[in-house]
Amino acid sequence: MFNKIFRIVLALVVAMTLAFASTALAAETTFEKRFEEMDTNDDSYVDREEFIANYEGVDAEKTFEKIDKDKSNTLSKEEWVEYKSKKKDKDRKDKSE
Ligand SMILES: [Ca+2]
Ligand SMILES: [Ca+2]
Repeated sequence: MFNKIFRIVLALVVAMTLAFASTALAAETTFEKRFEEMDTNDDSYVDREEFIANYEGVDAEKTFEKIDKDKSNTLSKEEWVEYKSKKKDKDRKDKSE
């Protein structure tokens, strides 16, 4: 009897952990997919022109500068995913901005 309950609880914990992990992973995959959409010439970098042509927010130019941390004039997938992940956290914490 106890064993059965224990197994059910264990299964639930595992299921919840998996669900949480896949949500986080799904978010990251969405960012990566978006990056690939913006990279129209498929060179694995989003340059300024590609970004401005595809970015949906306001102030694409300013945003590009902000994301391009190493000032290479191209956005790597890492720079983009980092920016998007941080932005998501920030949006959650601070809705006023
Ligand atoms: Ca490109
Ligand atoms: Ca860069």
